[in-house]
Amino acid sequence: MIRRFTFGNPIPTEAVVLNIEKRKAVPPIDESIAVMDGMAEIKRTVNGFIMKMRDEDIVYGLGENVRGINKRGWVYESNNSDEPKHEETRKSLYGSHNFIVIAGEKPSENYGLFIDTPGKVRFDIGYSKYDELKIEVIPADGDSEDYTSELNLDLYIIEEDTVLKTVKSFRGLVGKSYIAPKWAFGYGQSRWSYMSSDEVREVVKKHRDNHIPLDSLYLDIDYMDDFMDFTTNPDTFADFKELVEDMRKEHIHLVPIIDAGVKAKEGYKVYDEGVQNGYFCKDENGEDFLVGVWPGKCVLPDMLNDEARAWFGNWYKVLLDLGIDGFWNDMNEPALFYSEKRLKKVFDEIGEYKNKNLDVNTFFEFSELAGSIANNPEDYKSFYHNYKGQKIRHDKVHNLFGYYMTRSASEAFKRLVPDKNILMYSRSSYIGMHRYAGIWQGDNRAFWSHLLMNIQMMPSLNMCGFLYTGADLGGFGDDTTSDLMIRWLSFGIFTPLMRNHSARGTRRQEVYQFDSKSMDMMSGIISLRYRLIPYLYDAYTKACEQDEMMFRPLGMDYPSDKDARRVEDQLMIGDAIMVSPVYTQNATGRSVYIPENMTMLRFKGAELVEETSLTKGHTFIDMPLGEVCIFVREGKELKLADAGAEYVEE
Ligand code: MIG
Repeated sequence: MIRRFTFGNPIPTEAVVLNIEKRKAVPPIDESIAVMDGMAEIKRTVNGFIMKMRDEDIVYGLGENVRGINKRGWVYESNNSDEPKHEETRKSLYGSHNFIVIAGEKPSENYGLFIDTPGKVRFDIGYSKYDELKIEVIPADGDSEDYTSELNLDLYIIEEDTVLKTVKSFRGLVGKSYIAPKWAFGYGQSRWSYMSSDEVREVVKKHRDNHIPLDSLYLDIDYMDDFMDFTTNPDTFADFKELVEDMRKEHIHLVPIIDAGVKAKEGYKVYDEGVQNGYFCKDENGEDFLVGVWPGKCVLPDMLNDEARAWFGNWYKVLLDLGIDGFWNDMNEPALFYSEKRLKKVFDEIGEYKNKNLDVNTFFEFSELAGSIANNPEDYKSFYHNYKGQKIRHDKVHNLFGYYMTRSASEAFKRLVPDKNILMYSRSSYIGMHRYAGIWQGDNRAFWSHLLMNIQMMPSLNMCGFLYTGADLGGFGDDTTSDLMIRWLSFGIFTPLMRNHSARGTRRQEVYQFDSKSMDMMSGIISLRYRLIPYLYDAYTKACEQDEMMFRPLGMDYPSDKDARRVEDQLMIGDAIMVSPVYTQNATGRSVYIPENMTMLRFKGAELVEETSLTKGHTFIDMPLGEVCIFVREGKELKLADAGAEYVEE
């Protein structure tokens, strides 16, 4: 059952596809909105909702966020941000996924909430008060005219017999997930940045020479001419078209990045056309709002304007025509290194400190000034969209930008190449975007804790419809190590997006860059991925088509099992298997909870070396580096492809 309460006049997000009838009256402040079956009641507050949690309740959800599968004990904010420090204390990452399920001890005691609004929402899940869940719409800083006591949002309350059914019902509300092509389940190699087509050829050759399976090679910003979208570098990638063709013969898909910021440069066609037609976001005076991102001075296409969106999407044709069939959209929170206005202001203010003797206070003021330039909240209040015929200030619809950019591409693919299934994933997102593309999990680091974060984020993203997803394997920032890479790959072989990506300046982490013993282990594990693809792709497409989760916490599959409910580091994948990845350095095994009698398959690289029956209960299992254990449910089968594939057969 889904109930919908509409408060005020919400800005439409297009997250939802079902038209659920609104409740006629919404309750006033302090009154009850709903009393849940055997559970707490939800009450309305001045700026949101409040409910009690019992000790046993688990709170699942919130998609892309830090911390565990059970979200209790922390406060999260939906505010899409370009934040490369995924520390435990982060409140927001790149996406806003305002869906949670509160699950009591009895399977029937659960309910889901979806807060549909494109602005900031705060979820205080027992952070201020242990047993209280408080949802607040956050007022924009220093802004009195909006976001006051007026609530403008749609609240959906979803109740079914079990958590899984509640999730399924929610997914029915927001529509079917995007299905990626099968080749996108092959292994992908990426790095910021491969600097020339020669380097691209070289990286591919090293994989092929060493028999490391590979299906895609990623092009980061340096394939472009001066970081201008929809161009290719005339010197370093002069043979772009030929490169794409040659790679295709090698069964390699090249996947270029597209950034949200368009270089403000006369003579650059994307810029000129956008200016002519008024397709860029404007400042309060109606001038194009200038920001700084990779290409230097840039403008932002108004992705929320239907016409501008269709126009921007058409530009992908340039690369489609060159034979490209996959893209990743970056910097679309949108990330702002600076705005022209803010930069000028900061320069002026910094000038005031010149020749002054800085004391302890002025020194910190001075040094904070430069640090305040990037992604400044004031900048997000300084430009406007033309959304459904209305002028809307950006901060009010901030969390939709990445969604609408990616939608522009996806809608264009349907017009331009209706018979092709193009790979598309984005960094920023909002629920609704899952119908158009997947996401990758952004700039993690070569930390063991970030491997655990990757594991824990999979089910919460799946709840929100993001099924094609994965993290940068090995870690994006900082220098990785061979053991971390091996363990990360050992989990990454299960995630739909399996991509090794790293930042410029860090240790090179292509598999062949490691010593031969490590390389062999990594290569063997990647080969195992290819043996798993039939099972994984089946499980994935089924989950997409049936509005289900491919990755589930044990507590969802075994809701009456107290021990299963507690597990935070094992996952059910599809209907047949469970995994229990190792995510601690130098561990040679780990404790595993077996929630029902299972068969353990042990692989050494791609080779099955052991089959053991395990009975329900807690056990310790040896898992040395280079070995992967997969647990198969009773009565189920894990279909394996033959070993030896080096790319996905199409
Ligand atoms: O400011 O394009 O998350 O994957 O390699 C950094 C360079 C911009 C951020 C992406 C990352 C990508 C990087 N980008």
